Amino acid sequence: MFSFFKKKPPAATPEPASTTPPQEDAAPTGALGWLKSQLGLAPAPAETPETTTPPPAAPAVAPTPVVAVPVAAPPLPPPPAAAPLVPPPPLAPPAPAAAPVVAAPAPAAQAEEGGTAERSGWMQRLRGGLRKTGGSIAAVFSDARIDDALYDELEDALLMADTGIKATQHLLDDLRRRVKERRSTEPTAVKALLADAIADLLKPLEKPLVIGQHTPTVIMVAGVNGAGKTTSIGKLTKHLADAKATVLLAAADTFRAAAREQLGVWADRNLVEIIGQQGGDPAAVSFDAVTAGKARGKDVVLVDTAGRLPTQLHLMQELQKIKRVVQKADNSAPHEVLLVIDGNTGQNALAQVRAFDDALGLTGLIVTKLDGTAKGGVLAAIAQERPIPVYFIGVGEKLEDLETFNAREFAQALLG
Ligand SMILES: Nc1nc2c(ncn2[C@@H]2O[C@H](COP(=O)(O)OP(=O)(O)OP(=O)(O)O)[C@@H](O)[C@H]2O)c(=O)[nH]1
Ligand SMILES: [Mg+2]
Repeated sequence: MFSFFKKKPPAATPEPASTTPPQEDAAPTGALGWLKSQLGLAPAPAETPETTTPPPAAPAVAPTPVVAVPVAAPPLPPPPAAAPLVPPPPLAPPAPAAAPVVAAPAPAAQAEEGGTAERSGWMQRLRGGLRKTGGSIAAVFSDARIDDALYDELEDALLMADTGIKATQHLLDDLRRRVKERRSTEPTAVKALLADAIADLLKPLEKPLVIGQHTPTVIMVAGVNGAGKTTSIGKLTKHLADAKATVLLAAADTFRAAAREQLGVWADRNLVEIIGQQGGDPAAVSFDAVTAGKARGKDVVLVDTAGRLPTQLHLMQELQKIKRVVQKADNSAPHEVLLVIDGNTGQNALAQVRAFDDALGLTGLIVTKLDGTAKGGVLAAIAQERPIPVYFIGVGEKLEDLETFNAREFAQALLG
């Protein structure tokens, strides 16, 4: 279901790069020096941050209808085995250039039946990552009787899987209702009903990332240290570039040289441009990237930010500043604010979602490292308490290990 809707804007001349980053009034000291000095120099051109490649010629501006551009294998229908990135037929009929882009829901997953080799391989890794949870839930259904003891055991297993009290209670109530309705008595049938209940709970999280409604689509990526932000951006860049979307990377993690280099490796690998400024102000770098993205007609600008804990208030304020300054470069941006969460974080992931959402207004999540020792239930807790779409899940460090989230598949993987 990995669908992007990509739409070029109607014939419009890209705006030239702004030469003067805006005044940022919220934090007028220290790291803001770059912005302030540029204001002082106006109308002289702003200092150009380093880029790895020169700006290309002006982009084509012919209006193009909405086109679905998948960047990974959709669960149904099975994609060609060797070409997971080949666009399937558009999910929506071509729309007039001015029509709003609407994201269609993903098709129902039936990964178990007739999936491609890649898809089932990917499911295996997800299932392998969640095997502890799968094992303990499967053990509950090894009993022949459906009684209160089974529900008690199931409650324990769900809580152990990081599902949280509210989501666990919801699932148990929902399961009891389904069992009653169907008059199920077989443990396997009840387990299947639990899969249905989990899939229904997770369904609101299943939403494709949409690009093409804005040029560029500006995607800001945040999260705690080491969650997998840069790696996920790298994988996503590759997918986008393969799908012929033009991408510009913003190395807004300016504290560590290694962070800029790490993103630079992905930029080189994918032959995309990167804007960075060692030791510079992350908001200024982001501003420059969005301005350059507009001037160069890029489809997507991905802003990589430094890791931070939600308790580090000054660093959370810095993120808010990046968001505000990006908005000054393009008043409709950022179009997406993504939080990357490490799937092994357990219930703390929910706390991170709440804190980053309160600070930034999240539009989507990427859940990484579901190939390790993750329990996975936290997605149910997120769905119950802060249902923010999960655009992608990561099940490894390799390129192909980033996939779209599918509620049904995830529910099946969770139950082993
Ligand atoms: N197993 C596994 N490892 C992952 C996954 N995603 C990222 N990693 C690894 O996690 C580590 C941290 O990833 P980064 O992308 O550098 O994380 P980050 O959030 O950018 O880190 P900071 O910028 O330092 O905050 C790296 O070793 C990645 O290879 C995943 O889905 N599975
Ligand atoms: Mg990083």
